[in-house]
Amino acid sequence: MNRCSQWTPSQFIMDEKNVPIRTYQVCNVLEPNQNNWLRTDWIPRSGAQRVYVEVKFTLRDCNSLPGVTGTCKETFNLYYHESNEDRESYIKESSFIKVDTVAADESFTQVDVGDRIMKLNTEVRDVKVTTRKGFYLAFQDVGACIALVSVRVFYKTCPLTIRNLATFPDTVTGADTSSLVEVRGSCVNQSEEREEPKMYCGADGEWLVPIGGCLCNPGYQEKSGTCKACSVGFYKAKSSDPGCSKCPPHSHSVRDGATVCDCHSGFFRADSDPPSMACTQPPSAPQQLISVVNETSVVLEWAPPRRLGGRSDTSYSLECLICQTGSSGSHLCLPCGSDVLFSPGQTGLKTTRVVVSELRAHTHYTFIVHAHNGVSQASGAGAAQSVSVTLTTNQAAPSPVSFIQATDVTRHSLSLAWQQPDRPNGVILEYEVKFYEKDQRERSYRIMRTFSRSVDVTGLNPLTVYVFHVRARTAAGYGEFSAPFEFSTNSDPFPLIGEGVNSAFLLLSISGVGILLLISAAVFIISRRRSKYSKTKQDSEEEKHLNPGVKIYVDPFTYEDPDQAIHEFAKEIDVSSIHIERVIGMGEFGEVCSGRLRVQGKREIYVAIKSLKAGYSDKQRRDFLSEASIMGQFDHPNIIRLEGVVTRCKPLMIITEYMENGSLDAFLRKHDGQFTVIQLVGMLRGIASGMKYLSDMSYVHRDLAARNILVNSNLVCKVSDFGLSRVLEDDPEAAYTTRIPIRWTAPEAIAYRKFTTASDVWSYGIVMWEVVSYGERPYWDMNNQDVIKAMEEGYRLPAPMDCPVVLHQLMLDCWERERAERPTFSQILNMLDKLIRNPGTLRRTGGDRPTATMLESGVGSEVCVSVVPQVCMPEWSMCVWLQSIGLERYRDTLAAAGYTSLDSLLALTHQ
Ligand code: ACK
Repeated sequence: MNRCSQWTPSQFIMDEKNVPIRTYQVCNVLEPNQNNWLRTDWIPRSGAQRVYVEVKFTLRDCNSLPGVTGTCKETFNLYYHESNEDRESYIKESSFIKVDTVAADESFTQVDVGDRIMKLNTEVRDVKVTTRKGFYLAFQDVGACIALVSVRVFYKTCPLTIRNLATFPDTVTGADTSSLVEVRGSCVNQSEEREEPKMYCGADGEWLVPIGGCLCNPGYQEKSGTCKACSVGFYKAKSSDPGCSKCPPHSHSVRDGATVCDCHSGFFRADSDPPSMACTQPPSAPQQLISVVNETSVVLEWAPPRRLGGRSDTSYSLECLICQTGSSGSHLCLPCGSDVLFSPGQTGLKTTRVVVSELRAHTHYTFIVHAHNGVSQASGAGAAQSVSVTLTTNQAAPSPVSFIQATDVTRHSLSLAWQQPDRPNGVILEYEVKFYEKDQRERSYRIMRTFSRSVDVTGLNPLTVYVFHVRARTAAGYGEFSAPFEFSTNSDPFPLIGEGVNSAFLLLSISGVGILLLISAAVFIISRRRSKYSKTKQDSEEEKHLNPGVKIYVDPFTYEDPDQAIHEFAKEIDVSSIHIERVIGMGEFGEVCSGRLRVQGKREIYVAIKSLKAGYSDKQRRDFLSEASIMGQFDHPNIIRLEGVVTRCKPLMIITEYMENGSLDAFLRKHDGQFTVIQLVGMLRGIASGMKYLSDMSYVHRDLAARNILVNSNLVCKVSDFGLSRVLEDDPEAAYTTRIPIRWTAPEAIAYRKFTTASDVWSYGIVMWEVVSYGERPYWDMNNQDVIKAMEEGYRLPAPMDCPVVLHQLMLDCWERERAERPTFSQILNMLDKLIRNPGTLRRTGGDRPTATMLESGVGSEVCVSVVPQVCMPEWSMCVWLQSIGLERYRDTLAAAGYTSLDSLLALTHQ
């Protein structure tokens, strides 16, 4: 240190532990107007943006100094000066900026320096240093008796760490106490990004809000923050798999880091088999194939293979061969034609029974049944997995003629022609034609026989519709008649050119399409009715089962006329009884003023007056007044009270009770660190009590946040802001999606507008955090997208500084992902009451201290900064409690009414 003016280096003296130390001292307490400066050497900043200065010193109590007048001081001043110059010999006093005036916690009175054991004071101050390469510190004495024992200067970093398999480097904290430094992590070796890894370095050297992360590559698994190769006999196929797995049966891996295990010889894996599946084999042959011939059909049946190869995807296919014995006795087999029918199919069969029909009569066939599974192809398996049968079909009559054509139609005749049946099943010996007048049905018909595939039909009546059927005969007998074909004779003696039309078929087709359309329309209408019905049912099922004894909030928008709602729930106030005094802020619809209200027969009270600015639309008027219609339904000490409304003259006004301390967030920021924990819990209790009342009335607030809580002069907190505009955003298509207060809102309400009392409980947890951190912004300066992502990944706000563990646990309970798991407001209220009754439970705080990096040390040894708990409640009495919430003036009144203990006070009702 540089020595200036009256500061002198001392001889060795003893510290608390009796260790000899040297100090810089000054003690000009008898002379007035002291101004003694002691300056450090230049201290390099080394990238730090905020440095901490820990000063250890002793200070002499002025009263203990004999003969000292008013000149003696008990403080000194700490200054800094930023500079790029590491050897400034002279710096003007005015170049230094004051950090703080430092006072001692303990001063000493003893005079006997010889044996004295000093009591050291340790004070820490932090300074933002961002403009130069380094800085100087200076200590200004203004007339105290001080010995500076050590000065330690350090800055904080978030230490190198690995989170979610991403490495985050040692990071210097930001310049401001609330700034977060966003750091991108890099994936550790043998890992890949799952989602961009990110974390924030907080001002106190702690990492916050890990988002995203990496996954070990295939063949590697996580072990203590690194990716290690799977060992022999193990594998990992996908990076998203949780870890290495043992090779499945009949497979092995011979090297570290396998992504898949190879099959043992004779075992196979199908392309679609997952790597986790055992290697398998093709099936053995089907068993016990039997055939039953019925004329030109065959039923084939078999039993499944003896060995399925470890799989369950056995299927069968059929091969059909027509076999002929040549003149030389040789056997020639050819594939059956495509006209053979297989039911249910020829390939990909899952059943063990097939009916083969449309075979040729009296023909030799060979059927081969193959068994397959997923690895048949990979294994190259062939005939080994099949079984065959050879058979001969029976004699069979020909199949029906499928098409008849009429030509040369005259008044009395026509010519018919047809095709040979698809399956003649032998040599056709003859065709038989049967026909009759359509009107006669089959009561009388005529038969004609022919060897050819045509016939001239004569002797018909003119302009008459005839029905014709044709059938064929072989040695096995007649086949079935064809379907009916209708043709009409005409009025002309000469044939008309044209083909016959199966008119019945046409008629059926047209009417069929019509009927189909009718049916579809009916089905559509019925299904619409059904879905509407089920929706109504669902709606009614979702309706609350309301308890008849409990007062329920009425949505003012259920009134057709909004003025009816407002006059049902709010009192009209004569504008002449309102005296506006000053503007206190801006609301959503216009100015908010404070003033006085004098209603006849009542004493004058302070009120807040919200007014609706001129030029409003109908909708704005309705939304503005809806808040009063809602507020007017409530009557609770922790809900802002509506005094009345002015609707009969302009501007429209809403008059509420006046809350002297304004909104809670601003109030807490203004009084940072000034309340005891019990006072904070008292505020939270009030809010919980108001919210319990609202939830009992089935009212969901949707925007519970410290900014919407008002505080009066007695520190009583009241829930406010019942604006309806946000409630109208239920429609997921609404344009207002951006108006959801993301940081305060439960995930299900953000994702799909599920606003319930449970989502209000989530917001209450955030309010708890705001209160305990004295109005800090939840999730600091993170953006909304990151907040949503972090929530999804399970991140929750950490405990604020000095937050009792029980309170943080209660916050975490409010932030349960499953809304059914969150506590109710009634449970929260009980919990807070218990804490207030047993303040000892509030003493335990998280207490992890941040890491500190030394920059340059002065003299003496290092001492860690200790944090003194804000409340120490050795005893808990009614008197202490009233004192802590600033209501001690009511002590006597309460005592006179018989309320002498906290328990009796807790039993006190609103009435
Ligand atoms: O934080 P504040 O002072 O508290 O600023 C806002 C402003 O009006 C706009 O809402 C204040 N305010 C609203 N209602 C009341 C009230 N009943 N009593 C006192 N201040 C109020 C609020």
